Amino acid sequence: MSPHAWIFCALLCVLTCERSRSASRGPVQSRKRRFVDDADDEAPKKCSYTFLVPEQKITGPICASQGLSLPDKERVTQTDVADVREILTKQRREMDTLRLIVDVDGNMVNEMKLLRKESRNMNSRVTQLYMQLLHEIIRKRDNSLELAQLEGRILNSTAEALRLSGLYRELELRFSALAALVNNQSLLIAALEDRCLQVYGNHRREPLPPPLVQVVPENIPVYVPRFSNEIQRSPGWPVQEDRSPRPTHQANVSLEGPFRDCLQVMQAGHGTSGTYLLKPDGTEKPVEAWCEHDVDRGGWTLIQRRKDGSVNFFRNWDSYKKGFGSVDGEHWLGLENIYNLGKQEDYKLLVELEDWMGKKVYAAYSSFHLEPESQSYRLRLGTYQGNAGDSLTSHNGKQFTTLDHDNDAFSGNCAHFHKGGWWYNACGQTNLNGVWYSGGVYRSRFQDGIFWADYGGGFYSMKSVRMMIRPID
Ligand SMILES: [Ca+2]
Repeated sequence: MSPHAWIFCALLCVLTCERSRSASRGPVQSRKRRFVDDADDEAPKKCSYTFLVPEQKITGPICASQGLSLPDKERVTQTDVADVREILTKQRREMDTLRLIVDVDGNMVNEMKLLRKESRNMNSRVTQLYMQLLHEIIRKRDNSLELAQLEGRILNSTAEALRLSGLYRELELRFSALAALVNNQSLLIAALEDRCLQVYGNHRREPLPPPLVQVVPENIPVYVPRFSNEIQRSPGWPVQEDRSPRPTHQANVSLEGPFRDCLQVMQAGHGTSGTYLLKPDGTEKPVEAWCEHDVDRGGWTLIQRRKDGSVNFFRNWDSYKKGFGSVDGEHWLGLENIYNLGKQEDYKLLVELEDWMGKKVYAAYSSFHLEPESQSYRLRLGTYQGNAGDSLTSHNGKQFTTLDHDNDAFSGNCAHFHKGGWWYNACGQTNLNGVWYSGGVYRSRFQDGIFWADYGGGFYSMKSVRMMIRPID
């Protein structure tokens, strides 16, 4: 036998003996070992092995530990188990950590989903707001364009208004110059006529005309003057017969009354302007009069109206005393009627003038009444207020003059030159009973139009005139 075979046999013997000892220590080992042990208990305690070991020639010294080193390395030791357990524990911890992370990530995913949803909502909302903003911008831009167009129109209109205003002022200046020229020409013509009479006169002394009004008024009616050599008189002048004492009863006269004046008419509930029967205190016969309720709170009694030249005002004393004309047209209420009205209580006077451009101005006097016929119906006026200019105050305290009753301060008869009855001085700044001339500025030898010197001068005849009275408030 080789040395190696001897060594292997020795090791087997050692192992066999070891197994015998461990079997004798009791059933503490594994079940397989017990099963073997049980089998051994039944069999004889002696083990027998037969090994066939190839011969190996030992050439060097024998190392006892050389054959056992490989099985020790492959054996799983407790240290290895502990290491594995430690690794396992570590991996479990990592797994727990990873689970936590996964849970956290899940929450984050949910939050992310919610945030995305909110983001989508916000986006749609922002888009909606953007569209609204765009719409507003477009609308404002359109408005701005319209505003700019309006501003342009306003600017154009303003420029046009300024241009027209300039033209208007220029026309006013031209009219003023022409009115002054007409005045001067009329004066010159009158002087030349007088001179002719003196030089080539036939020794027949003509009555001297009254001095002409030479007022170039501050207030000029807005009208381009129309010159004419024709005196336009009322139809039928001067042969029209008096229609006195009064015109026939009008169809539209109120059947109620009579009233003491038009204020009482209005207070009785008749608020419509028109013809009413009046019977001033102390009089016997009622008289028709026009009640004007559309001016200054109403209750005004018209005493005179001019509007179309349809009535001749060149009349005698009796006619002016009783009144004439149509109550709903041109008329004179009558000096006696005016006197009877005025003595009832305190009245005020309103004179309304309209020029040929339709502009209306007025002159109001704080009190008004006439003295009786024995005083030739002397005029009594209060203080002036208005925008027509005060042309009537110079007639205050003057008696009434007609063609056949000369009560004026002039050497001749003012009614003769001015062609109408009036409270003349010598002769005065106004006569509203003159000739109704069409067109405003007129040319005449005398100032015989319906003139109000402070509004238009002596050679501007008004288009329409109204004189009315009302009790003082
Ligand atoms: Ca006289």
